[in-house]
Amino acid sequence: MRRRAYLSLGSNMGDRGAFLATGVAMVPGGDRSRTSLVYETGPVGGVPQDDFWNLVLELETEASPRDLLDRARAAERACGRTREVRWGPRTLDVDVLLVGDLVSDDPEILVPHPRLWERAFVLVPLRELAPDLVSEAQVRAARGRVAPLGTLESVR
Ligand code: PH2
Ligand code: MG
Ligand code: MG
Repeated sequence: MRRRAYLSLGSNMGDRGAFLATGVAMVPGGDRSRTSLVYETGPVGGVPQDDFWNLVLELETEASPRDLLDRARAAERACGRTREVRWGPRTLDVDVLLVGDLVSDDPEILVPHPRLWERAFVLVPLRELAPDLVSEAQVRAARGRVAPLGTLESVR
């Protein structure tokens, strides 16, 4: 069954635009996709670290949450990501947010993502792509500084 899935991509080490572009190239596989603008965002949680660039990717996909997790990990590996401190700096982080209306309690891949509604760096680009899924009030209630930079092509 084809569903609309949303993934969050973030980078705060090295060439952030190049790492996001690698994720946007790899994660869709052959699926139709759309990307939000790139946003510069203050780090939420974890150790003190540099600002992130974040975007949200929308897919029209038959993939399961597990399949999407595999693609996410492959893209992170391609960017040289190592498993470091939790919520520490990273070249590329790809998190599955939503897969249609599926609810998964597989501990490796919970959907909807359990921290989705707390994070402005997720909600702002998600609202840009899917204004029917996120209200303005939900954005205001979320944490973190978020400023639009431009399209992925324009910021690279
Ligand atoms: N990712 C985190 C923790 N904090 N903050 C921002 N601004 N952007 C992120 O992608 C991010 C974060 C855990 O993966
Ligand atoms: Mg993450
Ligand atoms: Mg992650």
